[in-house]
Amino acid sequence: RVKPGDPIVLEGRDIPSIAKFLKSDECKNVFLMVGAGISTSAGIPDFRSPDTGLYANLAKLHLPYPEAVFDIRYFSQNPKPFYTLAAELYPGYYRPTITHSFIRLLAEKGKLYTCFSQNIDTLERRAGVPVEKIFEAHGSFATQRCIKCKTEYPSEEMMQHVKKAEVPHCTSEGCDGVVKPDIVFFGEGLPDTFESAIRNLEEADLLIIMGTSLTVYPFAALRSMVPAKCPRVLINLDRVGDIGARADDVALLMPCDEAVRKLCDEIGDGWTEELERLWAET
Ligand code: CNA
Repeated sequence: RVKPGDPIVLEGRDIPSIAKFLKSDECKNVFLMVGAGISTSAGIPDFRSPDTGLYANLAKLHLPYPEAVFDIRYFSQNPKPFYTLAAELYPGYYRPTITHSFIRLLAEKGKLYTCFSQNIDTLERRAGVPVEKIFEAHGSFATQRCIKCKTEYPSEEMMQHVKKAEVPHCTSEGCDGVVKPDIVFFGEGLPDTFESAIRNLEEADLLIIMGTSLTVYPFAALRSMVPAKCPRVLINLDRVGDIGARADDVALLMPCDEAVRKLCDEIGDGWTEELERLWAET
């Protein structure tokens, strides 16, 4: 007998219940919301983890406040701190984590609808997740342009500048604007296609939220856009957002690499072997 407050779609609020639902035919459209926490085990610091996060280690950049490093107004005046940091964060130095391979596995199993990512490290692409299944809500380091005349800047030259922590400048006739990667800074709008992409959340059978503090809006609000009957699973080191407010909310408070391995072990049917194979290939 179902008591008030009991889960409805899931049998329980634990890994075996999620595994059972995930492999069932009822669970067709899986949506993901991911953040910097899925890339920390690759060696990329997140923002807000105490001690290891970027915000705790920005003293050397002499910023007025930590977020300034990603603030468009501050960047227009002083792009140097951003480029000092970019030299550390630039994609290419890092290997995807097993959590990124898990996202690919969901795609291979035909379960993944969209992976909404806040990350700019492009590790989802590098793990082989099909590009049409990834929505990089905060853009990425894949392309860049002048903040004045908006002319695109070549990737090869960008890489040379970033490696040396130098600020690249536009080479268009009569312009000397600062070049900025197409990542969304505080004070900038999200990609035009964001509004239409998030409408699909109405189709969600399962939402998995991994490695995010759920503090950056509008991204963080996506968790409320899935239907009431859609279980929401949070995989994070600490409890964030309002996960627990709905009957089928589950919080797995552990490193995401550990959680995805446990989930695949529980699903069986070769998921673990396939996960490890996909990761070994990256
Ligand atoms: P955040 O605010 O730093 O939060 C990260 C969350 O992940 C925290 O709640 C941590 O407890 C948790 N976490 C850290 N490591 C793990 C782990 N191994 N397993 C599970 N949970 C873990 O980062 P958000 O993504 O929420 O903030 C949004 C910003 C961060 C976006 O705009 C990004 O562009 C930006 N960012 C991205 C990267 C990247 O691309 N890798 C790196 C740093 C910051």
